[in-house]
Amino acid sequence: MIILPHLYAIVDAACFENKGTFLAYTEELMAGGVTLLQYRNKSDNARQMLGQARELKRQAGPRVKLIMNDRADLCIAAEFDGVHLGQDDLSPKGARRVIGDKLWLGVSTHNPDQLKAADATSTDYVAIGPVFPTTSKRNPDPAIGLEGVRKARTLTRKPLVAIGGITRSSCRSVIEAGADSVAVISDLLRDPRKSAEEFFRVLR
Ligand code: TZP
Ligand code: MG
Repeated sequence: MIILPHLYAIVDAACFENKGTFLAYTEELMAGGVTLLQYRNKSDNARQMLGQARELKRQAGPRVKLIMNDRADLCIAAEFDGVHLGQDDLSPKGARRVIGDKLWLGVSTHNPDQLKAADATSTDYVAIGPVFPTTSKRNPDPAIGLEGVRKARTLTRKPLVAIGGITRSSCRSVIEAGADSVAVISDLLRDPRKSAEEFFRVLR
């Protein structure tokens, strides 16, 4: 069983104007103690994604786990540590054919049925959300609230990641509801080093 840090930082390429601002941001996150980082890019093509992902890989020290969103092929090409699948991406079985048994595999779920289905696969962790309303995702499913996190906790023994609208103010309640880790985009964007440090302080 893998062990997740309390904070799972997601870096969405759409939030950055260029390579420089992107890499400055990820550097600050790592300086703030981030050890699990997902690269998310819904707008660039595969070649651009791989280029950016390889820069990130070059930057990250050996203590940082890098997770590729959506794309098992790019996870391998960029020598990342795992891939995170949505409901419309490859199935966990299909992704395992690409990444093998050793790399980390995570799956996003949005309701109890999806969670139960993911629990029955070889995925290393399951994500649930959005917990709270979010502006970082297009067409998000309905927010499940802390009640949804509590329910999810009863349905799987796999490490549980909660995502969606989680902030430094709300993260503690999310962990107390049963999540092992909180995945965050927005509430890290301003002053990433300090924000990450604050997440870890609150969740210690
Ligand atoms: N999946 C469910 S909510 C979400 C994703 C990718 C976005 C999370 O971003 P934020 O800004 O922390 O709400
Ligand atoms: Mg996806």
